[in-house]
Amino acid sequence: MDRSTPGTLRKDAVVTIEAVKRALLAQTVEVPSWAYGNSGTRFKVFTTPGTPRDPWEKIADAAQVNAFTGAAPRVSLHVPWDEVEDYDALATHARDLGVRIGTINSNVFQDDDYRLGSLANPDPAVRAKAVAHHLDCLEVMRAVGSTDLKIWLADGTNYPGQDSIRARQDRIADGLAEIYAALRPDERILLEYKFFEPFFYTTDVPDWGTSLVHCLALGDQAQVVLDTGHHAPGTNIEFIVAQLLRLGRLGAFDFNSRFYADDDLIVGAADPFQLFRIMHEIVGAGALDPALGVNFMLDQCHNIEEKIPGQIRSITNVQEATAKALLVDADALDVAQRSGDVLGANDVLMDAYNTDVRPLLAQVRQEQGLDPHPLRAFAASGYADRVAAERVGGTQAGWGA
Ligand code: PSV
Ligand code: MN
Ligand code: MN
Repeated sequence: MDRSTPGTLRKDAVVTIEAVKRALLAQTVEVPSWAYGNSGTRFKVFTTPGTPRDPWEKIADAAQVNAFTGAAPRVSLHVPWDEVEDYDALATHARDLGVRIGTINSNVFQDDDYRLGSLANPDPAVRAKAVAHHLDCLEVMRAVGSTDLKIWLADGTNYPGQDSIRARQDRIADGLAEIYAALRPDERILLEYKFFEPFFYTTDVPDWGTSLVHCLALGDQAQVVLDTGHHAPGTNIEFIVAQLLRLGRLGAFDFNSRFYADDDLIVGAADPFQLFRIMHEIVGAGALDPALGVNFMLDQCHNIEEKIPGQIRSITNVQEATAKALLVDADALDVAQRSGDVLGANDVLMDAYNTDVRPLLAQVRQEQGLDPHPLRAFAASGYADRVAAERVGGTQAGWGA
């Protein structure tokens, strides 16, 4: 890009705009089914008219996000929240609406049996139940035509001495190995980590290092999921991204924003600069290319905001961060880094970050035949009023059902 006039896009820039546009056109983000249900905090869950009542309606809402952004062609399911009798029919329903079912998320945290954990539970019968659930999830995955099983273990302890830290690691390793052994060659386990909650003393998969250790022991078909909300304040997340990319073990993101803990807010809302720094590592490693296997997913639970617009905003935030990362003048950065030009190198990055990429993204959308302003277009579509009128009776889905 032209460094003499920061924040502008020039046709003769070193980074060609056509290449940037091509990369943006190809980028996709997976949306979570659970974003469309009612959510909230332990203090209050606010409901809204038109909230989906089942996985079919959740997928219909997800399809709206894709219709207006052109960038969200996959929906993750959470099992058993999204349990249906006929998964084949659910997959067809998704396809009819222009999307497909993506990652299958297991759930071993909402059953009374899991009070002391799932794969790490001291009781072998509970561990066997947790393994069996994952094997069931593999069947769901195959029925809907997906290849990724995402595992987040809520396992941990609340008090020193409550259980053996080492024994719990061994049990998790054994359980994961059983699940891994059931994978077909084109399938993956994606192992997510989270530093605390629901337990507060130890968490059994608290960090990327622990997730990576388990993945390395399992084999090439096991990779780490990085949820941007699952770190202590001040953690350098782009460092983790760079390290996992080096090792070929970054399987996916769960994108969201945190101010305090696992806030599950719109990605890029709290710290758009962090999102840019993450995407800079992705672009630098060539990991926008789907061949590298990084799945860009959202993991959000909208609390008071409207859900479909909330998802759209996340997608456009990811696109803006990606566009800025693509605009980084890699050659100029390389020269500055090699010559030890500390501030020059930082300048190159900041020039890209400070560029207003919204006109470029509007252009990309127009060239796709989309409205340049997805949020406005969705609001004007009347979809929200229509489903509010149609979805009468029944029980609205909530986070967890
Ligand atoms: C746990 O906090 C988590 O990030 C996992 O990805 C779960 O599947 C998801 O949230 C549920 O909202
Ligand atoms: Mn997550
Ligand atoms: Mn989370």
